[in-house]
Amino acid sequence: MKYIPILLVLSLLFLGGCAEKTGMVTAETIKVEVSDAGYSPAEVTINIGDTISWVNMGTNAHTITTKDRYLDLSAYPNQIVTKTFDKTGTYEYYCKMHPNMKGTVIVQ
Ligand SMILES: [Cu+2]
Repeated sequence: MKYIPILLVLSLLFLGGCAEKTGMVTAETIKVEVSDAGYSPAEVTINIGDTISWVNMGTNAHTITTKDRYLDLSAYPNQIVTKTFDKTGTYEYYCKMHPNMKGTVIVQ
């Protein structure tokens, strides 16, 4: 009977260890600044499950648009738009109103 408390402590330690491990794979949110000059950083590499948060710091409205319209987000000045990526791939996007603005998200 006197071993039961020890087993309890050991199993709690074990559970604690597991919680730490799952904490390491927590999805992240990565910020991309949108200005009237473009996206910064223009290219980001993220892991599957991560979210990009585009923050429009410019004075014009901008979009985050891919040719196939997988992405087609509009951000007004001071607005934040987000997308969580659940598939690997390279996503090249641009602004519909300013097609010279280009960015890339690589999901690995
Ligand atoms: Cu734009």
